[in-house]
Amino acid sequence: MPDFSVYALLAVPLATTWAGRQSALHPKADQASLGADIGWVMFAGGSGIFLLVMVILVLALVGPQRWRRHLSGRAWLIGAGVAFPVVVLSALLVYSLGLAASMVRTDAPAAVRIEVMGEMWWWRVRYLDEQGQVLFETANDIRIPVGQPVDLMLTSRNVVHSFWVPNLAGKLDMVPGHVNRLRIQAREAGSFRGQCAEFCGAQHAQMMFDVQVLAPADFQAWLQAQQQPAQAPADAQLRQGRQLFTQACAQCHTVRGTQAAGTLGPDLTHVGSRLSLAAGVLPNNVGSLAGWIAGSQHIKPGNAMPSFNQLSGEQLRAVAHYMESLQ
Ligand code: HEC
Ligand SMILES: [Cu+2]
Repeated sequence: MPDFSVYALLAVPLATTWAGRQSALHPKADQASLGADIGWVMFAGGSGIFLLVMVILVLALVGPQRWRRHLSGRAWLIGAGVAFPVVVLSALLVYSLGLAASMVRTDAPAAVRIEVMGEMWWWRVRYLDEQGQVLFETANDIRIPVGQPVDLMLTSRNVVHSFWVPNLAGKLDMVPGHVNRLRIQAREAGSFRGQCAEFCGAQHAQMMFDVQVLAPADFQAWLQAQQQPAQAPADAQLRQGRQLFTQACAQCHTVRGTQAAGTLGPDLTHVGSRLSLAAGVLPNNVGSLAGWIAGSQHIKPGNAMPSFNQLSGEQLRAVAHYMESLQ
């Protein structure tokens, strides 16, 4: 029986491209449209020239005697072999450099400023106020208002990562000790997926994130909600969950409004409101929360969170439900 699983694997990137949630061919912001335009012009130009060369090749190999003699002349050699590529490649270079320069040109000040820090292997996200002070911290979950200029201040504290949301902008490196600014102005609301685009270690391929482009009113509501401290536990199970969390998890995780103030891992104050878990690896629900807590090293080997496989079923349920309740 032949193994077809490799075809299934190949279908995954194709399917996600068709879905358009992570695709440079479906630009949803001006910055991404510039990149797509460059891509299409290069593709059309390259295809045209390829066809032309093939026609000339066929003529030179099996064409009429008259053509073959003609093509071996000096004029073709210099004209098509030297002058043509120099002119065409120079024109494409000037065109693409010009467009690339207009990507970083920013006339209007940003309406929203977000600091994104590449971690191994997740994204630390901090929303800033006008003075550059941190309003709140979250992880792997970026939300921006539609139609407004947003600045992403990209950096890293460990290795080089690369921030890439194909629908919204080109790639930009995240370099330790340096801040790269990426301007995005989304044209329509929607939910998109980003991916680390620079090899950064074992779980590089498991370093995704979600970007949701919201109507301005929805964005403001989300911004307000994220600044609130965590919800207090409403029943005995959630109280047990919070207590376990304070004992076992607080040295790495912050939950604002509780004693948990660790900074090694993601801020979990509103973890229940995120689309996905562990940098886009799992959908966010109580089952995958429990799975992650008990088996994080199985799901993402080598990441900085140990598997908590010694918890009893009851304890695991309590802490997973507590996480889910942090909306
Ligand atoms: C030694 C530090 C450490 C401890 C202890 C720890 N975590 Fe984590 N946790 C992390 C790191 C680092 C990540 C990010 C992993 C990744 O995606 O690469 C993480 C991720 C998570 C996530 C996913 C967050 C998101 O935004 O996707 C949850 C939920 C979580 N931890 C819950 C817990 C719970 C519950 C406990 C205690 C039972 C715990 N953690 C203990 C370091 C820790
Ligand atoms: Cu990375």
